[in-house]
Amino acid sequence: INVERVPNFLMGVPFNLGAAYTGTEYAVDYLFGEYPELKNQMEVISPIHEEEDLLNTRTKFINSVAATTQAVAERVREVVEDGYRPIVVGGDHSIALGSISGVLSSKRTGVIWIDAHGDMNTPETSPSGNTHGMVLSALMGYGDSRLTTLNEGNFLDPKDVVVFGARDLDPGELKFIAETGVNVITWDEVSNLGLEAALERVKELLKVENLHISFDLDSVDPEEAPGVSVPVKGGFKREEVLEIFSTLEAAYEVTSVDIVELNPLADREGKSVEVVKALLHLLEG
Ligand code: 4U7
Ligand code: MN
Ligand code: MN
Ligand code: MN
Repeated sequence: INVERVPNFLMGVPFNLGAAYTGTEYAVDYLFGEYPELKNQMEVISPIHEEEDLLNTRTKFINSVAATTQAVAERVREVVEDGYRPIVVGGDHSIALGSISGVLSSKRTGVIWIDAHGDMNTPETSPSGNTHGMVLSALMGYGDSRLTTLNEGNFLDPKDVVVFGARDLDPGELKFIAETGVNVITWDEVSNLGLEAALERVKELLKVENLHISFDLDSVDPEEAPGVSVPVKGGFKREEVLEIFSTLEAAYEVTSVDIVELNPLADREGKSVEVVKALLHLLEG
């Protein structure tokens, strides 16, 4: 715990086109409104809007997603090379394609994907055509080439990934999991094992030094954090989320983090933004 860690570098990405729902594009302004001191501490990466084929319902807004995540990847790579730990706050989960690609260009990293969903659809299996549900598969090299070429071949090894807390996996994702062997600990499994034992299991599965935490706020119970675009019944309690983060910080070099899917339009009583604040505070150490 008294080991020196590199300083955090906070980045905000006010993006929503990976989701085709409105709301997450206001996440960064919302955060600044609630916590004005963050304004001087967070760099904002502006989304890039490209021309789109609006009849393409398999991969909605993919040109903008590819361009924006590319910009995120480049900035994250620089930030890592300059000796900082990127903490990327968004914005829909497509931005993780940028953050993780950026990290992978300079080092091997494990990924824990904390999410109600699997985000392992492909354009063929996606029920929605929304690319925020295709990010993790794209990082492993599967899906539309406009997304997979971002990694320049530095694909994530399924063995280096744990999906943690999923409670809404689509049929195509279950098939993908069976075929690739990506590690999944569902929310039901966490509930049965108990959180502590489930986190022990993560440590057994992920034999890596560096860890990227990709945290989707919809992993939290919507009763405790309703401010997300795709809520699913059940999920972690706020205290459990903090326990997950502190356990991971103690067990790994957590060298990069995403905190995504904050949707101000659904955030009744400001509960989700408080979770973000608590996590940023915890990561400050
Ligand atoms: B998120 C979904 F079908 N699986 O692909 C899909 F349920 O980043 C949801 O985890 C994806 O919020 C949610 O559209 C993406 C759907
Ligand atoms: Mn997600
Ligand atoms: Mn999700
Ligand atoms: Mn689903």
